[in-house]
Amino acid sequence: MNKTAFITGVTGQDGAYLTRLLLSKGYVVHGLMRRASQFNTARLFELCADLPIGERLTLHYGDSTDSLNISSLIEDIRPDEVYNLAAQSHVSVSFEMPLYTSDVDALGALRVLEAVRCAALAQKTRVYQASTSELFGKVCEIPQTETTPFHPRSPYAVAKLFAYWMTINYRESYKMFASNGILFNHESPYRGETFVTRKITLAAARIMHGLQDKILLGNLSAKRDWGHARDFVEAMHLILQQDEPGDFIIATGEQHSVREFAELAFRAVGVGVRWEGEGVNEVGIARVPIFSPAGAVKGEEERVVVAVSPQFFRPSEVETLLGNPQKSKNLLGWEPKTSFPKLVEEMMMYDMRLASEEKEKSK
Ligand code: NAP
Ligand code: G4F
Repeated sequence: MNKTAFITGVTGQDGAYLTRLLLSKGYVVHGLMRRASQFNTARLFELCADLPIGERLTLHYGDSTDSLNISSLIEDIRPDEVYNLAAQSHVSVSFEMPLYTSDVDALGALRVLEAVRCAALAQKTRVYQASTSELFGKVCEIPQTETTPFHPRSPYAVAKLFAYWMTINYRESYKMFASNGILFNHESPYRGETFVTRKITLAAARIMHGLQDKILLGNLSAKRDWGHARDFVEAMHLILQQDEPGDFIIATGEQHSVREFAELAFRAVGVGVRWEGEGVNEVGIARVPIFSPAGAVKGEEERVVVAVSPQFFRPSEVETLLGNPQKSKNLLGWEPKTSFPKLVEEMMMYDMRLASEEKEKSK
């Protein structure tokens, strides 16, 4: 019998990669997607284009804020595994929408757990909760492990802390197989355009095609432990295949600054960046092509391609995140496959193609 999985947040970056992984393992997949005025399934269908989505993938309209909807779906589907990925996942936006973020990210997780319990599925259905390295926030130790104390620094992280503990509470109270994956940042060509990595690769590609002047960023010195989403969803699946539930850090064990990410993005297309100035006056300068009004390359010039704008600073920042994935390596046998330079290169090549298509269309 094929296993059945229910994925909330199926249209997101991780939802798309996880759907691909589970379909390729023979699962029947049900996904929760929000109704939007335009299709929001582009990355899901692009990533799963070569898989039997017609036969084994069913999408349901729904929302993490709608208890009845979540409960009735779980009762009908009776999944073997639930992956709760749905979230208002943008840290910066969470400062502007703290109540909504809490409803989706904190209570949304509780709605899933409670729906499983109320449908008498507590002993059948395994639940994966998308926890986050943002829980560590103002970090108490470096690198962070499963025992590092938390100090969340945003409404997003505080909401995710509630979800983290609810997951443990349902495990302890009802003997549910409910596990947290504490995932450090993971990226891909399918990353949302307003997260810093994708913002950089999209902008760098557009600059190289004469479609954009420069990138405006916030804190260039912030450091993250960046891995590839394709590798990280494998860990989500492994977490639910263990004999016992638990909480697992998924990370690469390597960190880089936003500044380094920008350097590497330009380097992937043969362009060096040098930095001048400090704080809000810091700029990245590079030798980039100049184009004629008809769009042909007519030479090169050295100019500012990265500048700092305080509009992208956060009320409270997470300056540094670095995970120690030893427990996952030992128990799950999981290790990241994609190096940091390969990740940046893959994202950059994808966005160079998008920029090239955009330029063709604008002719
Ligand atoms: P993402 O690309 O932003 O995807 C989030 C998904 O949640 C989307 O499908 C989105 O739908 C859906 N969603 C948002 N609000 C919803 C609501 N009210 N009801 C139902 N669905 C809703 O995020 P991601 O990068 O794939 O991350 C997946 C999960 O892992 C999130 O919970 C995130 O917080 C967590 N996480 C991510 C990272 C990371 O580095 N990527 C690290 C640690 C933890 P639309 O497509 O309609 O917007
Ligand atoms: O790409 P970011 O927005 O990701 P952030 O805040 O680390 O959150 C992501 O990873 C978490 C896991 O640790 C997830 F839980 C969460 O859902 C999300 O996927 O920002 C990364 C860093 C921050 O320090 C930010 O201040 O980049 C800095 N940054 C500098 N300039 C910027 C910008 N971030 C964004 N989004 N946009 C900028 O212009």
